[in-house]
Amino acid sequence: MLDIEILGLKMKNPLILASGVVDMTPELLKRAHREGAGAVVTKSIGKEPRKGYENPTIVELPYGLINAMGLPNPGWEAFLEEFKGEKFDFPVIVSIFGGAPEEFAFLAEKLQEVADAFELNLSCPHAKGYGMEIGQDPNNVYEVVKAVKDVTDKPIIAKLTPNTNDITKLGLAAEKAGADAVSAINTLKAIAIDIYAKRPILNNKIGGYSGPGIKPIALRAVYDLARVLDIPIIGIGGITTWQDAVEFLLAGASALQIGTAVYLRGFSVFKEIAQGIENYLREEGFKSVHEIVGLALKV
Ligand code: RRO
Repeated sequence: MLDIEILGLKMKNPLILASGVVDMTPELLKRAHREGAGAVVTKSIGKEPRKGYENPTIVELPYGLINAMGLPNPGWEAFLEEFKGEKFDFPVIVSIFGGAPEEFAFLAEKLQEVADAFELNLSCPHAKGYGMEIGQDPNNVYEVVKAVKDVTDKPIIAKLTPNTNDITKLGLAAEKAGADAVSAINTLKAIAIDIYAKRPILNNKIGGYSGPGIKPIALRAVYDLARVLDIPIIGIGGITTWQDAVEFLLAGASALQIGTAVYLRGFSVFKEIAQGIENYLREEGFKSVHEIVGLALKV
């Protein structure tokens, strides 16, 4: 009842482990799947190894987290080395980031043997020269997607930033360039201040806000994108309960990513949310997830 096929990939349910959350090793990804995820996204991988920022890199707030991890990753060569001998019986989506279209294309070419699909991180909210700075401009989104499409046949998901006044322009640019799907949203640019130290809490000062506090914003982004795009949308942003998940499906998301809820509550959220969606479908008289995707757009 919950199984779906998206981008030619078969998943036991529509729930995907989001990039950047307990996903640094093949073992953790396998555990996420064993404990309920239908698919997984790796941490964003770049050309060079990066340690990330010094602590503190995460602030916990009542309605979510602000993070500025600083794109910590082992670099493409070490990542490839670690993943190429592994067998996965579920889709592994490899997240990549770069400072220019050629860098994204380079990474896609090098990593395609270990990727069932790529997620292009066009939306890290704070790293200078990467992510959001690129992904806020529809022309850049177009150029990056196009460059990657030119070097690989693997499905491409463009991960969009909410730090823009019109996310549909970014989605349309991605679609025009040949993206197979978009994911929305990455984190929302934010800050927290320590009132006694009288300085920003995060070492990087600015970070990205995730979790329940951004859910209505993410939901609106998905809803807006679904009205203008023909390619599938993967909804992400504060999904914590099965009711949140159903809202995103009704708003037009074909699959969902979960990050902060996993960070805060563990992998068990996957089974909990999957069970809730299944009960809802049954009670409402539906036979598959697919049947409810975008129903809220039809009114
Ligand atoms: O590593 C990070 O600090 C980070 C990334 Br790459 C991203 O895309 N989104 C985010 O909130 N943090």
